[in-house]
Amino acid sequence: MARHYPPVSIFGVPTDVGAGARGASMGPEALRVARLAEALAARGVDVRDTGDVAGPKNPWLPPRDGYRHLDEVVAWNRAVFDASSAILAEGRMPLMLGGDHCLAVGSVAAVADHCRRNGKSLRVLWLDAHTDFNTSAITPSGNIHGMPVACLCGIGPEPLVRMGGHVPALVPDQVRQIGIRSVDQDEKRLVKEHGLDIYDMRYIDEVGMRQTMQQVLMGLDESTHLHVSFDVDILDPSIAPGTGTPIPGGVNYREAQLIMEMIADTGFLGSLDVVEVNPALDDRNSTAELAVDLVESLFGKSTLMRD
Ligand code: 4U7
Ligand code: MN
Ligand code: MN
Ligand code: MN
Repeated sequence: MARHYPPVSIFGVPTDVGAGARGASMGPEALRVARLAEALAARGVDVRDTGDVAGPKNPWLPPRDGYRHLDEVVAWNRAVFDASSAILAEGRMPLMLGGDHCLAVGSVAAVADHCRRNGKSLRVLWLDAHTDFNTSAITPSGNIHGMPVACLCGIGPEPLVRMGGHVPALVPDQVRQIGIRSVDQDEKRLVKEHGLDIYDMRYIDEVGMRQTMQQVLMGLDESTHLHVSFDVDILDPSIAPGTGTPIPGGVNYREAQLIMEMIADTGFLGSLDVVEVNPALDDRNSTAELAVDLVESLFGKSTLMRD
């Protein structure tokens, strides 16, 4: 019998205000062109595309006080927070199409708030080449897509840290980071200090993806809400070139499928971000198509019937 998934509402967030390269603003359309909603519908998922949320244009200015475009990032995240909260309140699963990864402040803050109100325990799976734990004092770029995990853990500018009302939105204990292979010098110190649970590429090489994911998914129960924040730069650039901050040595196709299949098997997926798809850098939309393929696996598609 096929697993039952909650109804899904997709929303797009066409901006790259948090990134250092232009083009992630076209991510939502690229994922639609790759037929994301249709693929989920074909799996029997009740899926709706609610269109895009709106926000300010990208002023493309240099950083100020360690932040680039802080006001614009806050405005977009408010729109994300409101859209995610409304979808969760309807009993549906928010699927955010980014946009750059700064937008996870709003999506995860909404989920954290929802879990708090409904007695659910939240676990966030951060699939990424980067830990995204910079602050204005240590960032090498000023780009806020390198800061969302720190903001969610209470470290960052007031309006982002307070996005969901409760501060911090998350404690590091609720986060698992997978695929990490690029952490800035001072960022390393900070993630250690805060005790983030990091499954980096070295760990994955040594123990294998199966055992890595068993560790990542340990201790879940019926009250768990799993939020997956899928930065496509977790994937090796040879299979996912369409992203602004590619780092060699990433997760390969089979490893990525296994991540998604093992998350699907838990039955606890509650919300999802697909971010950092940059069509301006892509090879004929192949990165968006791969992302759709992987999201299908996250919704239970596997080679053989296992459920
Ligand atoms: B992404 C970086 F310096 N760490 O802060 C920074 F290497 O959301 C990259 O994971 C951040 O893609 C990447 O600018 C942010 C850099
Ligand atoms: Mn990221
Ligand atoms: Mn990244
Ligand atoms: Mn990136």
